[in-house]
Amino acid sequence: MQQGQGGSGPAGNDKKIQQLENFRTAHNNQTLTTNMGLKLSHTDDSLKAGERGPTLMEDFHFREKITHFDHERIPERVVHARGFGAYGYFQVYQPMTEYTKAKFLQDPSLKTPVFVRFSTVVGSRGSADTARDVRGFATKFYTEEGNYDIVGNNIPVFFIQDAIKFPDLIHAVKPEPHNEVPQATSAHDTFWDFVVNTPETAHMIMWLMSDRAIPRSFRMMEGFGVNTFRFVNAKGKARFVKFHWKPVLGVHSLVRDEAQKLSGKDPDFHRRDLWDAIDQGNYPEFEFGVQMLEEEQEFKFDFDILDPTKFWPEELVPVKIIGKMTLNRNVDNFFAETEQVAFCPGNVVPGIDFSNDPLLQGRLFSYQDTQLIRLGGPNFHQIPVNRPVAPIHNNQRDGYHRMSVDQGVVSYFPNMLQQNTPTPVAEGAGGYVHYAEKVEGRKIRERSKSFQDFFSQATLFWNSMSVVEKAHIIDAFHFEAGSVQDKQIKQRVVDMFNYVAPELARQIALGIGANPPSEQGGTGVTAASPAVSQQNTIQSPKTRKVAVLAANGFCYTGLTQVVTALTNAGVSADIVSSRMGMITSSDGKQTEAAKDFTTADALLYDAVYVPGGIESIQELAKTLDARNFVNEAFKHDKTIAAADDGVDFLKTSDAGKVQLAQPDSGGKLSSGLGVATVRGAADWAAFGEEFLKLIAIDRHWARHL
Ligand code: HDD
Repeated sequence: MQQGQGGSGPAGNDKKIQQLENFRTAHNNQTLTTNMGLKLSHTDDSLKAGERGPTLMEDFHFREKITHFDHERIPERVVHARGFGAYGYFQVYQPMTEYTKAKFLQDPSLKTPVFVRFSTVVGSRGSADTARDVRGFATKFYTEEGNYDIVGNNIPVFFIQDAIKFPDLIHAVKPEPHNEVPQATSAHDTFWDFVVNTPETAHMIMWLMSDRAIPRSFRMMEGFGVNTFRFVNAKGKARFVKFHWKPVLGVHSLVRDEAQKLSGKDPDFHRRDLWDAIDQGNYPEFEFGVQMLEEEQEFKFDFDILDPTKFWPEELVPVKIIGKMTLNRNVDNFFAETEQVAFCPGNVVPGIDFSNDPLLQGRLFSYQDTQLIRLGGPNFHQIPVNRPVAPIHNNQRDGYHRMSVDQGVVSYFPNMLQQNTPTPVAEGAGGYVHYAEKVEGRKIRERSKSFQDFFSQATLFWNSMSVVEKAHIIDAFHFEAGSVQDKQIKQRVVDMFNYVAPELARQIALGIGANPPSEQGGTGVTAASPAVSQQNTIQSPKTRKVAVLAANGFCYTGLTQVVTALTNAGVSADIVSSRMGMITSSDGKQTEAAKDFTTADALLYDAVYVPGGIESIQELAKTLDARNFVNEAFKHDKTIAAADDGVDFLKTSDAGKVQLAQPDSGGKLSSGLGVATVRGAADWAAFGEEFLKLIAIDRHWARHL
């Protein structure tokens, strides 16, 4: 498919998109000029004193071009440096008047424009998308009352309880300072040294070692506001609230080996996926949910609701689904929009307020502060992507790169010269008033005792995992802690996670050459929270990708009937062959192989299909890459399908371990362990349906249990 130019998607009546239109500049069919608007006659040679002479100082075109180039990098984000963004809109399902006065949560017919940036945390800007890491999920709502940001992650808890520990955490996880190795991974000594010396990380580490940390797609992961906020209604009544994004396509992940290999095969795997989905009109959708607690319920739980290393289990505090966000427009320019977007959890609107969560309190400072260096001064709110659609009037002036031409003599308050304008307004007229929480206490540098239980929810998470998810967590620990050089740290990992779950600790020890735990361990927690297991997620084949392996002599009916069934169900199919270009079927019809075995790889697809055709199969059988393709898909528990002679090809691969259709199966299909096969199909539609069902299941773990 031809890659889109960006800026695709309906403009609609979106105020943000209209506002951006004022800044968009198209350069096609235009004359080349300097930044001063001077038309240029030549840009391939600098101005020299004689044909072979030195370049002249007066060459303003050379100086401008090189100077701009020399200065065109800005510091990358200190965390979440690698990310990818898109525009869209948000609509509430029903008025939330009872709970919050936030205007964008009142009217179901109102579409509030949004910009979302997904990110990894640890890697630098050029690192790979599929690293094991937390994913950032930051949403900017351009509301009529000003910008509101939910700066969340795809994991509902955090590593630390107090923001003052954030620099320590990040220094430990980033590449080690002496040699800047390793890139974009927590699998190294300094990170695990920090972990074993900071037991409050235990719960988050469980999530980080789980499949949540290697999502299949940004479109298939949850988002969480993590910190506890407040909803405040027009009567001034407040409730504690946690925010959730639930992907309509369900929560799906890669497997470790696949994620690591993808880092090489396609470092842009997630950004390409998001871009293509929007470009093709498969707009990603996320439902918005809130968990709410009455103020009287603050001390009702066996964890502190202000502790960011704890989540509120959905079984105790249900998630009320209140709206939906749709992402429908790619950016025009990555740097201008995705790189320069500036989020801050402190950007709120009336009806939304903060809690005393000590991590949140620190975050409220850090984000504005970091933009000052990253975006070079205090006027970053005037960069197009950051501009609110609400009007801005205040007495702030000057600073680097001020864009607005602020008129008048008044830049202070109170004033007579401008009749005390711009004027602060009362709460009733939309003025923001902080929730008047009563606070008293002595100054103290201490952690609340109610924050001291580090392990119970880590056990709860472990208990909630399916057999497969547990196996993946153990595998992740083997890789991560196994990559640590220091034996003492390795042992401490085993000992720390013995507090969470003795069985887990024993399994970790087995894999990393450490001693099994010597103490009894465990927390005694036996409860589970089914909502956190991905086993219970939505299954859908929509937007999945299938590789169709075929060569000259393929069976036209077997290929086209199945590809049609797939595309009708919103699944895309690429024909992969030994060479790109047209291939001819056994009955002389042509179709195009869009990919070959150098440009395609099983890692890039959710499923594989091998149609019949004796010559085609003979050709594939000679191709080691074709067999490896199926083996790799089989290894990663992906769906595999084959028809007629294609079934014989499967027999030469690892998929041959599964019971396949027999030569005389007379049109019946057989399907087991995620491998669907048919011979002499009487009903291609039924075969297509079976294939789609298996694609929706996604991974067929039973193969490797
Ligand atoms: Fe943060 C960026 C999410 C704790 C300091 N953070 C950043 C981004 C996300 C989060 C999604 C990327 C925004 C973008 O796409 O531009 N951060 C979180 C979550 C946290 C969290 C969910 C825990 C609940 N962060 C956290 C703490 C601090 C920071 C405790 C500092 C005390 N975060 C920053 C930052 C960043 C940032 C340094 C880097 C770039 C930026 O802000 O704009 O200020």
